[in-house]
Amino acid sequence: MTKLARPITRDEVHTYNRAGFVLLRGVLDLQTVNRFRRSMDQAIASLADSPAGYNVSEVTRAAEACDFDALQSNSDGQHDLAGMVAHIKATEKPLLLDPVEGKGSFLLDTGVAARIREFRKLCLSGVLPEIAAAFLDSEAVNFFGDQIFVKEPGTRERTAFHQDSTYFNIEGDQCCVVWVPVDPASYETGTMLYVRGIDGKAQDYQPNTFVSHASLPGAEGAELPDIENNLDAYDVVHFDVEPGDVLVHHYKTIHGTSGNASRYQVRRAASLRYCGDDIRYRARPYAPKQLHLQYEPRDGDPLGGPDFPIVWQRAPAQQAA
Ligand SMILES: O=C(O)CCC(=O)C(=O)O
Repeated sequence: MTKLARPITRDEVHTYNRAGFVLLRGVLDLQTVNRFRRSMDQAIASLADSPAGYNVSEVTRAAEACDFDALQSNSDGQHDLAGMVAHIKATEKPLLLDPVEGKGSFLLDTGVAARIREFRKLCLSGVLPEIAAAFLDSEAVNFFGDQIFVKEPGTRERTAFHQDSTYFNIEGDQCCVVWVPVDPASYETGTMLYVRGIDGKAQDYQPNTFVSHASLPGAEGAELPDIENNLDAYDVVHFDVEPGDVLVHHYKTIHGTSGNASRYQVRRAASLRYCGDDIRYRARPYAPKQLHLQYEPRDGDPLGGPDFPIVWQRAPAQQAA
């Protein structure tokens, strides 16, 4: 069985609890990273088969050209794209595009674990659940879901600053997101950016449309300030990461990424979500549709079943007396 390349330290757990995010350097071995990379490439090669696969750059190009026919023909997935772009235009909020030369694409898929067997194995067993367990302080850990985010060289699209919690159909405190880059990532190529000084736990923020600050239609919560256009006014931190490094953030922490300005370096990352004991299901009608799920739980239900399996349990000797 694959093991962590090194143990997670108490300092790292302390940092996560204090800051809402932490960098774990060199925590995955080469074999795990290679398995992730291969299974993500498989997902991207079959993106057209995914009910939730998007070439986000094609969407933004269609939005710029006001090509509502193209958007309409791609509106049977997670989002009503034509309606969403009409909504963005009505808000007059601009698309968040970096001044990047090149024609790279931002590729996005949700629910990869439900359709790519190797990716599912990585999410459900081995070291990833163990990493989540180290930060959740829970008796058991459930897998909640995944996305993959690929930014090819020369990608203009940013991922707007946001808080994951209001995209997720859950409530509670014990949820963390494990971001696994399989390429070196820097500010230039779109590493994760975290915002210090906005306490996501104190306030729910409206989910946005990812390529714009416009919120998802019908979204609840406060409006997040325009961080992208006022970067100097915020305490935004980032880490240059290498394959083998992992970033973990609390699902209420504010974060985003830039485009990929590099000419040659692709930036592929998997985002895996895990929950602890206090999390309960709570449908958010405005949240993106989770088309891969087999069952719709009721509000207030604990997570479980085939969609949200238990992936880690505290060993009996460790259980609280
Ligand atoms: O990789 C990205 O561009 C964004 C990732 C993200 O927002 C997440 O993992 O929650």
